[in-house]
Amino acid sequence: MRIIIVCYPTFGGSGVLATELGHDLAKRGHFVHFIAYQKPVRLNEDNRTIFFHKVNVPFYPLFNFQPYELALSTKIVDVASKNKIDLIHVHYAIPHAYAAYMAQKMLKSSKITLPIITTLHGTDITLVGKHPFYKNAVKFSIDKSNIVTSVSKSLKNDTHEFFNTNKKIKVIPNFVDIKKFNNQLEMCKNEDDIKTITHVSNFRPVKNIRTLIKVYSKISNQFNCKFNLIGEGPELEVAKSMAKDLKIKNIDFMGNNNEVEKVLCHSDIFILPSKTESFGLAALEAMASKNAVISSNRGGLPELNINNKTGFTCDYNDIDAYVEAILKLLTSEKLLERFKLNSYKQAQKYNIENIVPMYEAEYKRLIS
Ligand code: GMT
Repeated sequence: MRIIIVCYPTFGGSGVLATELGHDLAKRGHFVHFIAYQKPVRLNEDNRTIFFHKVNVPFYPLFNFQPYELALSTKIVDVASKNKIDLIHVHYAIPHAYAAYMAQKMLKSSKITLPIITTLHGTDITLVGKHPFYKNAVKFSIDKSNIVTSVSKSLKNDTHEFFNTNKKIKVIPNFVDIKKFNNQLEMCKNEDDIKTITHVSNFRPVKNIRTLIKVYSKISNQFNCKFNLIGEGPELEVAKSMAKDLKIKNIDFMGNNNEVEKVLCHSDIFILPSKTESFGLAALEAMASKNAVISSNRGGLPELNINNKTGFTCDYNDIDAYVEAILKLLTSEKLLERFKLNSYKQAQKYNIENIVPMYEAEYKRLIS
């Protein structure tokens, strides 16, 4: 098949997932055309099976906001008509599903059919999408997509509830390439004995970074361990200054990193105290790296992180509960090892080999 993938190119999970999906589809014999405003961070284009098309948005001083959707739908029309595209798969509804619908209509007038599959990822529904300023347009583009998938049951339910729609939504969870994490684990030399706790995110308020730092502070007063924080975003500077004020020892703000597996393989516990989280791809990557997970119990997190098995789930703002859960693991080598192994087994269920065929099946349905 010839497939267009539209995604965000940044370090966010939806862009990472879309990129890894495209790579795997190409291995399976498909031709994949990525469209984004810059090259996705993990994309390896080869110009044989994987192509990248940049959306250019020219600056015009009259506009306070440059019309990205217009440029995107124009690019979709252009790529679809020149490459005999079979279908378009958009990741993150805003504004991708909307732009795809416009492109579909434009192509129809040239007698080209372009079915749309939209994958809902999280805040496109739970935060931004349901905002009154966007809601009608998001609902419209979900309803008009030919197939809609969501990355968790929780996100599917939220979509039905927030948008009052009975659109059929297929749950296709996120995935990891277990092989990649295994290879890394094999190469990973344990440099020191100190236990390590890791957090990976885009440091947006929804990630509850201030709570995370308070938890680290309490832990660091009671246990000698190391904290790694990967990622960048609006809460990063606040987090750094809190860590300084609270005199937290052994804390490393590592910035963005394209190879998180190289850090995660040294880590024992992953923490994700999000206010809302549709899935938690970062947690899944940590589980594939044999990390126990301490997370909030919001959104799709309990579907992935099984309480008292792969880790613990806590109320998102309950600092004492997080601290207690982490200390339980840090002070019992046996429990920590059991949870780490359970995590790894859980991650295997989300192996790329099991999940990508689910998307392929939807594609076949779409073009049949
Ligand atoms: O909205 C975001 O936080 C960004 C979005 C993204 O583009 O990465 O993250 C969402 O999609 C990921 C991939 O499906 C999920 O793993 C994240 O849980 C989800 N984020 C939230 O729900 C907050």
